[in-house]
Amino acid sequence: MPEVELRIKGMDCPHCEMRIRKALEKVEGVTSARADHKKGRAWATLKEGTKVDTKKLVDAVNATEVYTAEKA
Ligand SMILES: [Cu+2]
Repeated sequence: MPEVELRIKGMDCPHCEMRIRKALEKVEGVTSARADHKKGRAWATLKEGTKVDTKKLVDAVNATEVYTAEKA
């Protein structure tokens, strides 16, 4: 399944990873997400055949107002 990688700023523990994961999983077309605070990265797995604008993923993370994201 297609996966989008994001660079995330502001994560410092597993709790942050969970918040990023939840934010990404709310975006339509995302089936699951994971994050790694040590790497400062997150990955969103997309539903097969679905196009998800990376900007929507970035916006979902930025909407937390705690973390910021950019395309990796
Ligand atoms: Cu944290």
